[in-house]
Amino acid sequence: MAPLRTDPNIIITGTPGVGKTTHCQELASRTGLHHLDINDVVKKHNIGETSNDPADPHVKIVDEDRLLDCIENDLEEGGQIIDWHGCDMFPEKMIDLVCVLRCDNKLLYDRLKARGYSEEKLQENLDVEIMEVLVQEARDSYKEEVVVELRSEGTEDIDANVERIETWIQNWRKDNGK
Ligand code: DAT
Repeated sequence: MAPLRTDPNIIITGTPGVGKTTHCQELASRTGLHHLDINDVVKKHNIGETSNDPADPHVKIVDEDRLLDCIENDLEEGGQIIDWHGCDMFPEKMIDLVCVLRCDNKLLYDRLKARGYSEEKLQENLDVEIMEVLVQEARDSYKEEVVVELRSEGTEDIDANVERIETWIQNWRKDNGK
């Protein structure tokens, strides 16, 4: 049965620094869909813990039940571009596409270094990318045809990815009679 939502919900996930926020902002401005930054939701509703490291203000631990309560209406409405370094907490039936951004480790190192990450934190995140933790999480949580891996190394990749996702959104609308 086709979902009631008039626009799809899309997760943009991947290791920190891989380009999630950059992609989400560009996609939101091009499609009019909503950039749902989970870091912002967690901070706004005070439902998680942020690290003490000023170079890494990202949320570390989230109360997932409360988070889902906070975004349930948004997901039901549809048209959400979810920006989060994980994907397994979102209900499968609410998600139409999962994009896992990938990046060469040397580039990722430079991006995280520029953010001021400590060597330890850098290594932690590079390990996550090398071991394909987020790709595996996506594959374990969603049907094969819902998950796509996209390279995010240069600005030309952002343009190509955004264009591809935009086309996918148009097709989703047609297929779902919107
Ligand atoms: P994330 O939200 O995954 O942590 P981001 O969007 O904040 O990542 O990007 C981190 C930095 O890297 C930021 O300065 C933009 C840059 N960047 C990301 N993806 C890129 C790409 N494909 N080409 C060039 N720069 C990119």
